Amino acid sequence: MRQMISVASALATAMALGVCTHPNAVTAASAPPAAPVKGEQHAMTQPSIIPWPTSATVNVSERFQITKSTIIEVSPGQPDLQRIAKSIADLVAPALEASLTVREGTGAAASGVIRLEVTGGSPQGDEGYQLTVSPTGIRIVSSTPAGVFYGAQTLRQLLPWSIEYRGPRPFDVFVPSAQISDKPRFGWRGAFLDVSRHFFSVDEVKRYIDLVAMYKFNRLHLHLSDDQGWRVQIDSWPNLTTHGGSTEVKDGPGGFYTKAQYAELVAYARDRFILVVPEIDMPSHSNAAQASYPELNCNGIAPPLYTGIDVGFSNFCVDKEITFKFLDDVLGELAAMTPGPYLHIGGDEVKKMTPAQYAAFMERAQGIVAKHGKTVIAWDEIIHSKLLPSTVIQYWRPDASMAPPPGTKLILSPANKIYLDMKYDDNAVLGQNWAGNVDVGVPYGWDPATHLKVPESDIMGIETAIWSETPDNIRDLEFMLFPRIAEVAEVAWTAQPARHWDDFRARLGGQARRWSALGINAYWSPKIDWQR
Ligand code: NGO
Repeated sequence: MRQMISVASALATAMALGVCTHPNAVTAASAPPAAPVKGEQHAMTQPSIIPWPTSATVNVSERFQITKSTIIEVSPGQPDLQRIAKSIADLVAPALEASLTVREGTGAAASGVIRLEVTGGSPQGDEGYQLTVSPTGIRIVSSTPAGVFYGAQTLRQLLPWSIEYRGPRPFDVFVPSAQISDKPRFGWRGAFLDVSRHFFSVDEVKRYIDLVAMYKFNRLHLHLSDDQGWRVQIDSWPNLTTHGGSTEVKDGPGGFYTKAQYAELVAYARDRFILVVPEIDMPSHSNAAQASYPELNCNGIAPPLYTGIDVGFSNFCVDKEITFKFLDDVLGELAAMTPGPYLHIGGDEVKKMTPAQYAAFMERAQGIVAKHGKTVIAWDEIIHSKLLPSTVIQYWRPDASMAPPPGTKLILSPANKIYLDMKYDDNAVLGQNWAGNVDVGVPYGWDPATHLKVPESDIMGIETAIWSETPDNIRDLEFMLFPRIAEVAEVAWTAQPARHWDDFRARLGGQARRWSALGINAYWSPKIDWQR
């Protein structure tokens, strides 16, 4: 109750001042029009920034106008900043019917400048930033280019929603005055995509990357192998893709990424400050590989390809040396193609091995990853084997209560909270519900610190997941993602005491036109007052 009163009084004060502070105040100004109109002035009238920053004051009665002559100035010698500058220029280009000039500079210019700056020793830490909008210009400062990128994502949400239309619809672009200082709660803000059960093309994965990058996610975990399909080229075992990549759930054609395509995805993600974490699931979830090579089976016989959605029936043969030669080859090639420090080796849902066989397998697999210079991540079942000190455990089971050894680094993905392949409600057509429905509001209501009895410093962060037994194209993925991805973004980024459902709910409603302009196939949950 005290919380509600303080929210209400902060709101009343802010409205009286025409100033929006957190909790996010909605000004009395009228809503933006339904579509941008030539010559019309567009300014954001309701700040609906997600995830909410550490501290933010937005004053919609004062504003900066971005015009054709606005210059984007970046710190010298920073190619990443040039790229961020270009993305801002591209965003406003249709509205301005002009491409803004990007140039290097030292910040001496007086006004009419959007300045992107990397300086040493920012108090916000590595991914933090400061964003200032005044009537004379815009400035984003961070100690890293990643921080500037996150500042640019916040700036994007201060721009009018109509900026997201790509067509030639000229209008004047205004940004409200703002003072924002921000940094994330967690360094691991993961988005997981299963490309095995259904395959998603390079363009679909790029769209997925674009959508999560807007909300400051910084990890893309790709589930590249499972019973239903092997999805990445491995030169030393070519049948994995030619045979093992030819199926998916039901009767779809499957597919796989060539090494060049994988590199393209890694670079695309990197340009948006997202690290790719590849997963080869083992010792179970391995039917596609076993179907491709008889020698990986204990009986020497390749099983047929599989297009159902059962789990736990397959596993590599722990008693054969060829299994570990296979892993060494596969993980070696994958390590060489992956610039990031992590390889995920699955380890989940093994039903046909003894505990001793499982432990022996996972121990050797960890050693192989380490030999190739990478850090292991595995699903929480790995806790039943001996861990390397560096191994990271990803908790996914709602009931996985077994505590990790003290100091073990953790990623939290509880299925009943942040698996976005779970149905919204009983009426949903897409999704599964083995972990219960995950309706709008469920991810937001979760505090990662309460999940296990471990210090928060052991939690690297959280990772939301979309498994693809039911979604089979990007429209389906968008439907599962939006609006819940915005909830997860705020759980991952915003400090717990600054999170309030009613406040978030209002800001979420304020994202609707932006999503529509971006062509996102969102689920317009009746729980939210969408401003459409
Ligand atoms: C589980 C299982 C996956 C399923 C998914 C569906 C993990 C780590 N293993 O999560 O094979 O696809 O649930 O929600």
